[in-house]
Amino acid sequence: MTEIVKIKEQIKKSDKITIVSHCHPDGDALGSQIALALGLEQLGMEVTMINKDPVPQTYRFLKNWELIKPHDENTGPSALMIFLDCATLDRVGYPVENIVGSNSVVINIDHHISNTNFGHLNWVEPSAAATAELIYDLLGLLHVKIDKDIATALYTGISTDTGSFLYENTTATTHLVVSDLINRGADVGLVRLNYYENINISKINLLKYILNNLKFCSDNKICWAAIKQYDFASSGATDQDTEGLINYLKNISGVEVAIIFREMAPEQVKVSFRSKKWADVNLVAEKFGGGGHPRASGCTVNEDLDKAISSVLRVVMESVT
Ligand SMILES: [Mn+2]
Repeated sequence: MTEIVKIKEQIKKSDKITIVSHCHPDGDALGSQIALALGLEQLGMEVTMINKDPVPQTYRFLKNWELIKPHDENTGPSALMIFLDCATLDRVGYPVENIVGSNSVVINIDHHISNTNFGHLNWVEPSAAATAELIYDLLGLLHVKIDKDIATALYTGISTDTGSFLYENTTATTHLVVSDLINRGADVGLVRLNYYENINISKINLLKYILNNLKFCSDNKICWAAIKQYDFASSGATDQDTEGLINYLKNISGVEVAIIFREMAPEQVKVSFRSKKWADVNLVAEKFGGGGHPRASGCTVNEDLDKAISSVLRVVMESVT
């Protein structure tokens, strides 16, 4: 039996299921979670959706977004826990023992190449553009009717994880899946108006700061910017607002690797990486305990900002020579 069939069998045996997505959720985490929950509810199952962080404003058009809640200490773990779009169990942001019971069966569905196969059942498909692409297959296998709300949620996941069908992870399969989703009523306009054409002013202020403070090295093959705590405060932006800004750096001609450093606390620096054609930024992030995909990855460095910048740049510079 293939892993997806085992997962289907396990789901069909269950009546209470908890679905967890990664903290600071993006469109793929939320779209996959909501689509799977709607599908399982259609099959008569009782579903709980957990996320440590609030659903960002730009995703609050998704059906049932308000049912995604932080873990409730008073609710025991479900017998079946499904983790979506999480490369590691840590990505949920909770200590594992707080949310997973000792008897819980853990299903791990993801598309990050760095996935640690932490589940009892692991369906990890790095060639998939988004976890939402995998959920589309799973719902098909479960004979769930993909209605307008499910289609919109899956479309959101795929559209946002592919940079609107531009990134290298976009395949013919991606377009076939999305074609089917649109046929089933996915509301493309709703996604466009709420996500792409709904950027708040503080994010634009942060973008202005970043563009004014770009740094280049390695013959301009590397472009980077650092956001200090002070810059967050003065722009009024939050860490959520950094989502997507790195693409402005990557899109510059001649740049192969783009990096954004975010100072979250005095000795805690989050680093995001993107590469354009050939540099493997998953390998770079892994050197600092992070990971992701060859063209998009991230890590956290527990050093002060200047030190973090120099240790990361040293590794990236090696990777582009
Ligand atoms: Mn994803």
